[in-house]
Amino acid sequence: MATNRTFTMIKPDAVKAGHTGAILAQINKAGFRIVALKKTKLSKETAGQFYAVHKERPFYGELVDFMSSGPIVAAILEKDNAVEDFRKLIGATNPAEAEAGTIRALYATSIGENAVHGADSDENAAIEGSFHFSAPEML
Ligand code: 3AN
Repeated sequence: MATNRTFTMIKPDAVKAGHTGAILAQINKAGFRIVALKKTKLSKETAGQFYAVHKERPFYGELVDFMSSGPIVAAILEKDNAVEDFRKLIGATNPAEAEAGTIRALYATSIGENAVHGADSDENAAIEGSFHFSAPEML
């Protein structure tokens, strides 16, 4: 059964462009409650650990460099069917293919610099949330 939490990061491109407030407002408007929230900067090492599942993919180095290039905003979000509904809200990985009105269609500039991350399963949402937040921070 689907759990009701997902994990997201607003990526360095969107934070740098000043879209954090608009993206959080869109997330709230779509019915998600913010369980945990933090602005932070990943080191290359931490970004590498976070994206370790993509280690063998050709864009891994580029992804780690980008995700450690500036501040990000990490959050745990709550809603019924959170993982699937959030993936719908953010749109396709490639912003050129993202449906109009989705966060990536509005704010992403390329497949690499695509404004937001959204966990792809309940299991990964829990792992990724715990990577960034301790239990007393998940309220
Ligand atoms: P999603 O984030 O939509 O689940 P994944 O899991 O395929 O997409 O990829 C993880 C991240 O890797 C993406 N958010 C994107 O930043 C980056 N990425 C994916 N494909 C490419 C690519 N072809 N070139 C550069 N970066 C990519």
